[in-house]
Amino acid sequence: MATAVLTAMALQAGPANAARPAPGAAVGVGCGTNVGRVPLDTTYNTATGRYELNDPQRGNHKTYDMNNSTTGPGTLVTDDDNNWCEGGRQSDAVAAHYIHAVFWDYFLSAHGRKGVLGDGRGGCSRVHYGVNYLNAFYDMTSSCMTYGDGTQSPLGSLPRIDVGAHEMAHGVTATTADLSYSGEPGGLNEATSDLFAAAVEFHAANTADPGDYLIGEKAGPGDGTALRYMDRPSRDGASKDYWYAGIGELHPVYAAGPANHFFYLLSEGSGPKVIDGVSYDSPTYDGRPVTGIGRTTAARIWYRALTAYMTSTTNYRAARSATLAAAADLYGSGSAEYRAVGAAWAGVNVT
Ligand SMILES: [Ca+2]
Ligand SMILES: [Ca+2]
Repeated sequence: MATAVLTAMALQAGPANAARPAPGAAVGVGCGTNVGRVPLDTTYNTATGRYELNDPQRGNHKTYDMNNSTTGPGTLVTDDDNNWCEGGRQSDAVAAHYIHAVFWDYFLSAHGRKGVLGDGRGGCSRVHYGVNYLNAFYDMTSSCMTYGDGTQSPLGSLPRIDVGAHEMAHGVTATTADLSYSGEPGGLNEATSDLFAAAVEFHAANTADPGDYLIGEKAGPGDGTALRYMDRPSRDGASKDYWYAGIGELHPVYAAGPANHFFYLLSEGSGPKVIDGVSYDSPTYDGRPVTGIGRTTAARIWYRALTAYMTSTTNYRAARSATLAAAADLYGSGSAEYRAVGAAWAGVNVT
């Protein structure tokens, strides 16, 4: 259908104009770091005769090359023919542009949210930030997702879907519950980023980086280890599987453990299983089995809780109340979903 229309337009335009691309929205293809061959929404600039990583379908999100500086606007990444498989520096820009797109698409389809900040603006992504900078972050001031070039363990080469989605989800939290970044609220802040990172990764259905309940998997020396494991967070050697008084004294990344574990239990249930080729074995605090209600439903409940009930001071006990209230709103207080939320929290010792 689309091909037929394009052919007809080309015939009408005649040979003189046939080689000149239409201004504005275009669809290219790119080869991105860690994500393989992906479609790209771009913009053709008639003034320069080049395609730009400017996504007209998602709030004009733009991707810049920081040229290894940590200051300045960087350079809008462009290409001559809308085939972004040059390799080298272009690969990270392609991946960053694509990761923003899959993040946007997940939040719009799953939660009706338009963009990181929820206002329909695309903001930007920045790659090649600093010199061998081994991290990634979302900057609220510039509304820019930013990736360094660090290539050694533990993050592996950046960007990747779950890392980018984790950081951009911090922007979602900052504009909704605004959970503070310390104590138990800090753990819930980190868990919110981890669980939406997993949800985005599954939703992207990228064959080069399939969805899983691991964060930063296959990073480092290539031995299959991940930064974090949602089925049993203690697998990373530092995160906690269950809530206890004083867990808020840990760094938020590790205090997130029980909430990540809650999300896994609520989605998939307890016990050993293999999901899309990845093996999990999720225990519960009291040894009682938990039956999952699916990741889509679990994420809907968490998003409702995050946007309607959680605040900067929400702790684990209040997160339980918030998610129960969200489940009651969405499915009813007598629903199986509501009961599953209570069972999953009991599984991580929040009662
Ligand atoms: Ca090209
Ligand atoms: Ca992952």
